[in-house]
Amino acid sequence: MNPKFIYNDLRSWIDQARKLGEVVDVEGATWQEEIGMATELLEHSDPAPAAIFNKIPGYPAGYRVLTNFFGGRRKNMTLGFPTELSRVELSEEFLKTCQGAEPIPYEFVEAGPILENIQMGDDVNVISFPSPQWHELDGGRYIGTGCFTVTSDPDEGWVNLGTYRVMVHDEKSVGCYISPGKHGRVHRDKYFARSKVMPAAVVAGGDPLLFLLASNEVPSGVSEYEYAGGLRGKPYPVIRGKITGLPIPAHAEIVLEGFVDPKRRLREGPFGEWTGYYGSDVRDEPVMDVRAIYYRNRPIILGVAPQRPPDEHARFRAIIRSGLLKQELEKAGLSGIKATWAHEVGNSRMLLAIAIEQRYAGHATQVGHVASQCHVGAYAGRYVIVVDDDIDVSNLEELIWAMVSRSDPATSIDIIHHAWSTSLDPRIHPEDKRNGKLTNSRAIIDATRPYEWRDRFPVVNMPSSVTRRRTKEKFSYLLHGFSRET
Ligand SMILES: Cc1cc2nc3c(=O)[nH]c(=O)nc-3n(C[C@H](O)[C@H](O)[C@H](O)COP(=O)(O)O)c2cc1C
Ligand SMILES: [Mn+2]
Repeated sequence: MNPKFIYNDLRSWIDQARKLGEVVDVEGATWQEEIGMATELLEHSDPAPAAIFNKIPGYPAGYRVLTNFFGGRRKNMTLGFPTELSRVELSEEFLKTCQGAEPIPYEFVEAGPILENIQMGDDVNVISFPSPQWHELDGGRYIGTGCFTVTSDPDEGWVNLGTYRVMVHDEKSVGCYISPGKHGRVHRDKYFARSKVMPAAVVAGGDPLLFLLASNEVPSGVSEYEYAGGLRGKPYPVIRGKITGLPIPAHAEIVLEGFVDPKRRLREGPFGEWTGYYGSDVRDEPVMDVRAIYYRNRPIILGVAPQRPPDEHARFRAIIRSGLLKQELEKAGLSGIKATWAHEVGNSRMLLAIAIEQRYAGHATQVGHVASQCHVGAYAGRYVIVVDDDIDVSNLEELIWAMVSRSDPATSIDIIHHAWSTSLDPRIHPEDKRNGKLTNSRAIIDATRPYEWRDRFPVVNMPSSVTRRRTKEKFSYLLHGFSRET
């Protein structure tokens, strides 16, 4: 199936989502509390609409915040597919699209709607945009959630887009929290090691496709602009930032441009994070001095505030990361990988499931260990479960049934120590976090039928597919009016 992207920026995306009947307009909600309240409600429901908050008290009419973009049938539209595909089909089709796309270099253009308004020098005022306080205990307002930061590698020159949260400190300063190992952090560490400021541009609202790529693991050295260009089949149009020269999307909504200073840090956090906790608490983190702000008329902040999973965040990550995980396992040379699912309940990181057709003794162990340590699976992981391919790994109940019935706790679980984690991890002791000990452990659970006696493993007491079909024909009327909506 060939993808068809029928939008090229946030505004054309909104037009398409409206055609699907999946956008509601909300007027008068406050940035202090009410936008966050409504967003939490919506993001916890897959069929719920996207919301556009307008007439936010204290701000000009037209200054808007859009939340819950990735839900309902618009998930498929966003990834370029017909609205009927299930989440698993969508994940598979999106993976094929990524595999078939050749990166295309971005293209500098002279003009674009992002240049409609510019604040420079004394005029720069981050507070002129209605950044919400998303969760009750957040340490401040976050302009950057559905955002990404553009940086470039000082040695190699390639341009990265990464979603890293951005807290508002004052009119001209925002916080720049980036976990170790992330591409933007690698760039920043290189500048800081030379006592140099890092040029950066924060895109606080824009093309949902670019956001999705910026918040997932595109390989190091490949620009997310080039990936997006490859998916759409044309170069991504960017303007040259007036302060840093960095490429900025010509159709973005709001962009902050400036420098991250190695000498300047301010208290950042706490923030309601994707694990479902305020895990990283408050720390001194680098600050970006904002030298210019570009924005469209009637600008829109894209808000993607993490909630306790499963939530909107988990929805898009599971669809994208499950496919990427399958790809990485196959690239590692493993065979018999039938299906993967990076579960929503662990926000696509903390619970990975892989179904295999067992081909040799040790196969399941190999798959589980690679899944836990490949690039897509390694960061902030916890549990990996490997099952046989009669199990639908995307179905949490079926997966856990396989685990409880086919694994033996004493012999089926391998533990890996000292693995890549983050200060967001709620299970790392606060003292360890303070001392920079940011690793955790992994459990690899082999829930396949033991290879050596798999033929003698008790048979599952479900009807055969033939019997199931006959049952459906004859007795499905018994469930009419009683079955759960799926
Ligand atoms: C809403 C949202 C907020 C995020 N915030 C952060 C963050 O503050 N710091 C961080 O290191 N990663 C954060 N991430 C995860 C990164 O976006 C993700 O790991 C991505 O792959 C980073 O891009 P990179 O691979 O180019 O470094 C966030 C993701 C989302 C969706
Ligand atoms: Mn990247």
